[in-house]
Amino acid sequence: MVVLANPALDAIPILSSPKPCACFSTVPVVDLSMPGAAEALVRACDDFGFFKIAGHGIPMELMQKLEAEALRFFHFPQADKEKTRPADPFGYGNKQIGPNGDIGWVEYLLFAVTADPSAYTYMDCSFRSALLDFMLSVRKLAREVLELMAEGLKLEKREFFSNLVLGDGSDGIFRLNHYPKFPLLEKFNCSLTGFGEHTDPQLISILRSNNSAGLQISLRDGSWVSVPPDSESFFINVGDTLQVLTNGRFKSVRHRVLANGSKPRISMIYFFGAAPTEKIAPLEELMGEGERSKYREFTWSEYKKGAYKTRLGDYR
Ligand code: GA4
Repeated sequence: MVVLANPALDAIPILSSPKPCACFSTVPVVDLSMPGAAEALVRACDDFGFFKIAGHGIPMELMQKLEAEALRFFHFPQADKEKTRPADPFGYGNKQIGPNGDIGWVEYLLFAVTADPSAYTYMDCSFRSALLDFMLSVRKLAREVLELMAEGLKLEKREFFSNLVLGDGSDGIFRLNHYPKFPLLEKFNCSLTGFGEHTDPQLISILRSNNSAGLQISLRDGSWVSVPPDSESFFINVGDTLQVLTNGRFKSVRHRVLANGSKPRISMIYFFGAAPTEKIAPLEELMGEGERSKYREFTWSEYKKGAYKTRLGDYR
């Protein structure tokens, strides 16, 4: 069993298990290989800020390879994991999330996405190769999704979103989360907070997990629903940046992870952020006649700096 290091376990909030009826069995599924994908994608962003991608063409072996490498790393003795670069913010972290006192039943690796060949050299060769292959495929997927989204929104420039977060100097972050097994929890029919509720500051996030439950999203009425895991698909979250660009039409989805301890959960998430100097403001093309901007303009660097000063669950 993996044992996570300090701070004390009793500081992690315990949540009661969600009722069985609170399962989000109707997660919108967008099949990229089907006609009408652009419209389906926009509808899902309007309704939930969240959807699942099927027909993405990314081979399962690629996902399984990174999952196996991640598990291999997370099963190293705690002292060895601690020797990896500490998460400030990039590197190995456990229980502590971000710099402002948030904690959860999770350990993770955070990477800044970079083209620098000497990056990630603190991880071994097979880990690095699995990581780079996976990230490359997810970037291609992001391009496809973002161009379909622009098409569905009838933006003049189909590449607007993809250029924003896939261009030179864009600020991508990649995260591997491990929610370890905790057999005792099951007996008490309760869950620990794995990753507390929050929204992602970036444009979109693309997530893949193993077949272990835990992810929940908040619906427009504020209720929480559990997302059935699906290791073959990718899940997409609308982030704060996309909420601003659409002047609040798409809502950045609040989500969290509950750890019920029955089975380890591994998730891999790519966060797509703009280049630091990029200006973020509602797109005029998307505003109706007489519609006023709900947000003042800021650069991605200003927003990110502000977001990183907040607690996880704060409204930003
Ligand atoms: C949420 C999305 C990404 O996981 C992340 C997180 C970051 C962190 O873990 O350091 C933050 C969180 C995230 C938003 C508010 C701040 C910063 C923890 C936190 C309390 C890597 C990101 O970019 O923002």
